Amino acid sequence: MPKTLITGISGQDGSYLARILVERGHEVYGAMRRGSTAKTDRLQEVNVLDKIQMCTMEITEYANVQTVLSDIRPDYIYNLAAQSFVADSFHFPHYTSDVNYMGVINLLEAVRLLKLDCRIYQASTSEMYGDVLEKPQSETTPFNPMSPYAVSKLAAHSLVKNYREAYGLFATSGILFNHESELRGLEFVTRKITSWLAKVKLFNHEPLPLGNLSSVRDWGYAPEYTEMMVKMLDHERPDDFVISTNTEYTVREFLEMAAREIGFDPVFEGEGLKEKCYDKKDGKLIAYVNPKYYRASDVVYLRGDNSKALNELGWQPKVLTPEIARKMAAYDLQLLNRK
Ligand code: NAP
Ligand code: F7E
Repeated sequence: MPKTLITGISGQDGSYLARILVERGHEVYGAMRRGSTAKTDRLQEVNVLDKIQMCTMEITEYANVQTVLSDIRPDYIYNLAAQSFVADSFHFPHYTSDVNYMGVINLLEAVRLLKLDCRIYQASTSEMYGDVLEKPQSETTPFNPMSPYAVSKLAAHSLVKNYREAYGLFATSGILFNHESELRGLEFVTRKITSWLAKVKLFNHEPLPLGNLSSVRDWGYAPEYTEMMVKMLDHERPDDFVISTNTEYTVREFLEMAAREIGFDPVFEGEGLKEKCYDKKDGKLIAYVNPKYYRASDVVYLRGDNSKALNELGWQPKVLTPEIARKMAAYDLQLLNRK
């Protein structure tokens, strides 16, 4: 039975990945940092909490990382732990770098020094393309990061490549474009939209404040993307792969799709800071632009060229953005109704 360690197990991707690996018969170890409250809701939601072994790991502490790895001696490591919220990285650049970059040094060094014979997956990101130098972006597009988050992830990405080449580690980076789901954190724009609009609909909650509505993303479905992580580590050689849908939608379009699913008939009025979204049926304001949610610098266009994954891994995204918006909106409505 292969032993697999997942860091960041309590996050969106950690839970879906754990479910896939448990189904495949892996002995799954979930690394989580301690907190004052339980962080196992998502693991419960995908029904794997009692099927995995939890261990405490603070990725910024080398000694702790080494101890965990030497106790488990995993065959596979999926490194999903990160300070993953781009907006926060402008406020916490040191911390973001400690977790997202120094944490990866800790993992790679521990694997090297313990001489572990294991395959490593690193969660790289489309944010590394930043102010994009090519459309769509592929594995050969130069990186041009625009946030402390992207800089830290690019440093980690480069280090993984370095350890692959210098020490022959089987270390693969998945350059994943945005992927969303019913388990997405509430601070990311898709889930913020679906969870908030459900409250506006059911509880007459105050309207939803948003930042840049014209920002374009290539949103895929997290359960599918975590399947691709497994495919990447099962591939014959370590490499970098873009995982994306090669489609594009604006935040405004996502808002419109989600609002329709929730039962609104959205119409937009005004531009820039004055832009507002109303329900045509009764003229009620449902969303508006608030500069508080603008970033110091924002990545305004991402669309991934997934041909390498298509050719080498047999990747074919099935769930595309409109269906994701419908699924997330329906889930949040149902969740609130249950409450
Ligand atoms: P997420 O929901 O924010 O989960 C992040 C995980 O990292 C959580 O389990 C968190 O634990 C853990 N973590 C944070 N700081 C830590 C620390 N100091 N030590 C140990 N664990 C720590 O993120 P996600 O959406 O699942 O994404 C998974 C990975 O893919 C991340 O590395 C992210 O940067 C990357 N990525 C995500 C996307 C996307 O669209 N979702 C796209 C590209 C790349 P707590 O529960 O304790 O906070
Ligand atoms: O923002 C705009 C915002 O926070 C998407 C992480 O998983 O994917 C994620 O990073 C866009 C940006 O995701 C609001 O300015 C407008 O242009 O949902 P987000 P992200 O920054 O793309 C990448 C691939 C990762 O690797 C990250 O870990 O939406 N936007 N208004 C807003 N964004 C938020 N959060 N909130 C707003 O009110």
